[in-house]
Amino acid sequence: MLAWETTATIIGAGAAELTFDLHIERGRVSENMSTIRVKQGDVVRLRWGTDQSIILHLHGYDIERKVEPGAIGVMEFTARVTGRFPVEVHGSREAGGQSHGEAPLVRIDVYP
Ligand SMILES: [Cu+2]
Repeated sequence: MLAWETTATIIGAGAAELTFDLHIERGRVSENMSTIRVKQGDVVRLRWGTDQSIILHLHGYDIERKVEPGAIGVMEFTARVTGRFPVEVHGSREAGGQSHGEAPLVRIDVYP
C-alpha cells in the first residue's frame, strides 16, 4: 500500500512538489499511509498531525520535528538521494529517553 499525495505541482524536469497529510493516532499512521513513494528531485512536504506529543525523525535526510496535538508539524526536503528512508518515533519528553520504536512509523521510498 502506498500513500497518495494530497497535492502535486509539476516544477519542471520531471520533478514535482508533493504534499502529504499524515495523521498519527496513538503513535501510528493508518496502514495505507505507511509507505510514501516519490521520485528523485521531488520537493516533498510532509504535514503531520497527532493526537499526542511526539518527536519524529526522518533518517537519511536527518530531519527531526516535534509535533504537538492541535498543530501541524511540517517536514520539507528535496529528495536528492534515492533509497528507503524510515521516519522513526523518538522517545517523547513525557516518556523520557531518545530510543527508537520497534518499526518505523512511515517509510519514504525515493526512486531514481
Ligand atoms: Cu532517529
